[in-house]
Amino acid sequence: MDADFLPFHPNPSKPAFVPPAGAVDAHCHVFGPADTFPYAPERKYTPCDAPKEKLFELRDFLGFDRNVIVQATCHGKDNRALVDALKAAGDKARGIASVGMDISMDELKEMDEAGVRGVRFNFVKRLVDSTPKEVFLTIADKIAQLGWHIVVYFEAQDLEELLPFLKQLPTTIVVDHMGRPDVTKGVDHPDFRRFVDLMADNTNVWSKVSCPERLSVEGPHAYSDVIPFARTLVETFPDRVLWGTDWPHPNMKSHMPDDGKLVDFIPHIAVTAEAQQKLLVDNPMRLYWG
Ligand code: 0GY
Repeated sequence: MDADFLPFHPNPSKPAFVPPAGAVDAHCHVFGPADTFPYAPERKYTPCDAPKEKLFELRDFLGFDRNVIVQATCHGKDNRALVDALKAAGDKARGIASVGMDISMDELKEMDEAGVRGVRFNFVKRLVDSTPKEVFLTIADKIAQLGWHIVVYFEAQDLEELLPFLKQLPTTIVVDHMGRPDVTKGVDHPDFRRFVDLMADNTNVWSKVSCPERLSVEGPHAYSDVIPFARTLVETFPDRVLWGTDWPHPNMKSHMPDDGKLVDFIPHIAVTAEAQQKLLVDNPMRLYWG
């Protein structure tokens, strides 16, 4: 792994918050192990191995029932570690893959059998080289035929430029980590209002209200500067929000979050039992197991 890569927390605390029965961690990854599933040559970072067994152990420890495993950029378009984890999890996991425009319908159908339900389009410049929009549109047309959806990852300052492209996508769109707002600017800043407007105007757009540890400038474990952003989305769009740990938290530099503390963040952003049930069970079950 890279010298500055922080490994995942070795012994997270048991959360005080008990998730509702059937809860889904809708954003997490598996990395390697590299001797079985090598990292992609084009990767921008080399992580520590974070194998499926560790993920499933964490799922059970935190009180969750299911995972949505998202292909991370360190594995490029080689989805073997993802598919291996999905097959091992049985019905307890679904996946989001990364594919190229030359992927065949047969290959997509094989991934569908394993539990893949979408693809990820990544626009974060430190993670990937840029991909022409036409390539993404070709992939979108193919995966739409299977009823899959598209997960997009971008930074808040890039949303304005991406808007016309997002409006062309023919499927449900799930935005990672609330579109990565700069939380020092506040919820009323035009950047976050643009994201709220995107969701208000386009009922096919969902958001993961995840990654307070990445967005917070306040520092480890309280993450209270992120609460207003996540609460705004949970309260305005209760049926289109998802939550995930982001385990094993690649590229965290400031600190490594305690996954138990991340679970304890949930009742601060979804304050009623009804909102928690939608966020953790009803919404992910409808999108990934429906
Ligand atoms: C995340 C965030 C990051 C990394 C990736 O695919 C990835 O490599 O998603 C990041 O560095 O912000 O969602 O895991």
